[in-house]
Amino acid sequence: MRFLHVSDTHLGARPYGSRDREADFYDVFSEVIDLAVEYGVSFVLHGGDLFHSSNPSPKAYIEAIRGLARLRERGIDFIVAPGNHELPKSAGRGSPIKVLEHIGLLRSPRDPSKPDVFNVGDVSIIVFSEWASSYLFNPDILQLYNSRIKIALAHITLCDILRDVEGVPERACRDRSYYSSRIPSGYSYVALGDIHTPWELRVPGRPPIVYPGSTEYLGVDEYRRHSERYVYLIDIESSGDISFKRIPLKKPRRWIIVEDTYSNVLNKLNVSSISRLSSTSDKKPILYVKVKEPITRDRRDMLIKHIHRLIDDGLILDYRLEVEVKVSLVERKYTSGVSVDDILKTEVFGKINIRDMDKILGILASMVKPESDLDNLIKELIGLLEGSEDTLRVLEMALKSK
Ligand SMILES: [Mn+2]
Repeated sequence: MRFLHVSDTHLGARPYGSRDREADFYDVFSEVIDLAVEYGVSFVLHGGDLFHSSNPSPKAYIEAIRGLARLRERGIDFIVAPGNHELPKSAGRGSPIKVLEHIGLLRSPRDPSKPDVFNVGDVSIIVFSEWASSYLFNPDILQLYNSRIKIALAHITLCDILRDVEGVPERACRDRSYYSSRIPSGYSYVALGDIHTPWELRVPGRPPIVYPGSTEYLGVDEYRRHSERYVYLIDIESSGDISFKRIPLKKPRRWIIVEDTYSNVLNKLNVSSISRLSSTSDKKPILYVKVKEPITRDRRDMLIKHIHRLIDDGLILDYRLEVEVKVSLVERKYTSGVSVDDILKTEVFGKINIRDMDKILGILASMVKPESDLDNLIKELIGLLEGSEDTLRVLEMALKSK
């Protein structure tokens, strides 16, 4: 038996309001459906964030229905672990996943706050939506099902993988107890969604844990972390052994990244080198430019004019421009008489009362000084915060209320 594992298709996303970019997500979704048909899979597992929003546009529905109907015609099941993007934002509103389930195009947990199971032949697929993701670590769930092959499908961020993939400190993880090593070993394959960077974890004697990643890049950072996108094709042998491989997607739109000083950026953006980079893919790439020094308004205008010529010549679809600016909050002290301390105290944290507030404010204020030793200051701040769960909770509440 063979199945496809895909995730984070974000149908309906429209980065920077671009219609072309919205169409990119539909285009890749259609490629995923083509692959499911081409490889003759029995079912498709979707790790969540099928839609970008819990209230998608009619267009996003149409594109989802168009693809899923092609699978249904061929008797290919589509099973989803709903993600944070598509789960209802207020109680009782329903979700787009339920709409599609209602018309028989997919299957998802009956109650998204609990795990649910779907059987295909002798394979049990145990599904955990984002709301039920903590159950993934519960070994008792596995005892409920006696089928030979058990596969987990969940929308969840595992902290250790987030750390390894995106360099995000574990303490910034939504739930610090979500670790890959805590997943019970009774599964044959753990199909995940939520982290957009493709990642597979293979530890001997433990089930493979796989994030196929997003199918299209929501922004330049996703491209920078990994400049390929995939679906996974999994084969279950009659012996129960599992093998899998990733299949690169052809449709995601590529980026050209240029980060340099002003004059080097201008050099690199010459027509011949951009057209060479552009010709390597069917779709016109998006240009990301970062000028790593402050520049005058005239230079900025000149750069934009030059980039627009590349668009007019049909070499790129669009661009994002960032210019490094050196702003020192500390300077404001001398110009306006307001210190960083004052801003933090009054505008950020207001009157909340927490332990070590003065120390925390002191560290935050030193961080914005141009000559600050950021690494050490961050370590110091983390040390302070880690010492007090209460402080963290109060800070979190204060920031949320802003
Ligand atoms: Mn997502």
